[in-house]
Amino acid sequence: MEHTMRWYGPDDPVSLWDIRQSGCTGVVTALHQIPVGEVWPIAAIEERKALIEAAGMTWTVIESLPVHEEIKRQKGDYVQWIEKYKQSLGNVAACGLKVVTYNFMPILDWVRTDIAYEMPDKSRALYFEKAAFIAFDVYMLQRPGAEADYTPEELERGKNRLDNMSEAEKQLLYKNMMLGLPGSREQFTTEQIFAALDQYKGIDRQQLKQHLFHFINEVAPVAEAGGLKMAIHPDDPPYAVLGLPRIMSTEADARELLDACTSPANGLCFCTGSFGVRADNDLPGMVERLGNAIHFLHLRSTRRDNQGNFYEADHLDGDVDMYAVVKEIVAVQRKRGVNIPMRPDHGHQMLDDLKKTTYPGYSAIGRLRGLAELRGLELGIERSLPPL
Ligand code: DNO
Repeated sequence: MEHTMRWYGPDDPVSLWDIRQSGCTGVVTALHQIPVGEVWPIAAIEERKALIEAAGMTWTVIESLPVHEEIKRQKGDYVQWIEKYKQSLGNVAACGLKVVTYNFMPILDWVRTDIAYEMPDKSRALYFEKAAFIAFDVYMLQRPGAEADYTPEELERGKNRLDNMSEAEKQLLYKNMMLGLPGSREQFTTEQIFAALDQYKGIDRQQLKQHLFHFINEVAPVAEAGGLKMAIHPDDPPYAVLGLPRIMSTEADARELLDACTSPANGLCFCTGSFGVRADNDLPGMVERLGNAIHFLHLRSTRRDNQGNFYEADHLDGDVDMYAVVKEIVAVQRKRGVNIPMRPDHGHQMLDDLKKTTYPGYSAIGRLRGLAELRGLELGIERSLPPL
């Protein structure tokens, strides 16, 4: 695997040299300053690329080139947004970039109820607590029709959770839920969320899938011509959230996308943390079967319970059988003759980082620990196989 870390750009408290010292040769970043949908100019791409190269690394993967909401809804100016997306693809290809990550999750990206969940060793993790989520959705946000999405027992647990929350806890939950897109540090207002939810009325899974297939069939030829690989990130968590359809949650979803557009530029960002939240996703099997289309890897593990809660575990702990996953990755790489870029996804806030403010999930030391463990695992697997 090619070892990389995500960098949020010049304002990231984690520096490029921190990333280099972690043992990375590649950087994963995006031009977060450009509003979603607008064209990425060549000069800005070159400037970012030069910063990374000055620290002795390469800009290996773009994460993300975000898809405008109107493309996901096929409303308004979506034709023009797709044209702009193509222009951005042309520009990043002209600058020599190779992999473009995107997602097709409506409105929200990843969702957690707690971004500083204390682990037994006093490090902090990202946590999704179902009862807290229901407390937010049904009783705080009071989304119309929300009750219908939960069982009576779940609703009761959500109500109890709410009743036992202090005012400060309620405020913090609200804030966590309203966090804007990763890298933006902005928050949605309640009005904005309601307005956005309203715009998805009448768009179900099937419809959203058709919009995704249309989008990828439009942009894949441009990506292919420029030598780029598109890598869709799965839904996190991998099921409907706030009544919004999610369409990249299972192996069947991934397969359907690959079948809908057979360009070699159409591929996946395989995120074990996202897919791994569902017990019915067989991760090693998915790597084996989808391997030809995997252009980027996010390695991370979660621990789930039978009430729908999950926290982000240490990279080699949790429900993901990381040994089996990496073994399959090594096999795929050998078969394809490639070195797939990988980043240790998220990490616990620990040691000195407990005193710092960093992007949730993206403090340096927890990711360094994850990367170190994953590299060791990979080396052990490689060395146990006959040399190529
Ligand atoms: C979370 C990330 C996601 C990912 C996007 C890709 O930490 O893995 O936010 O970057 O979904 O478009």
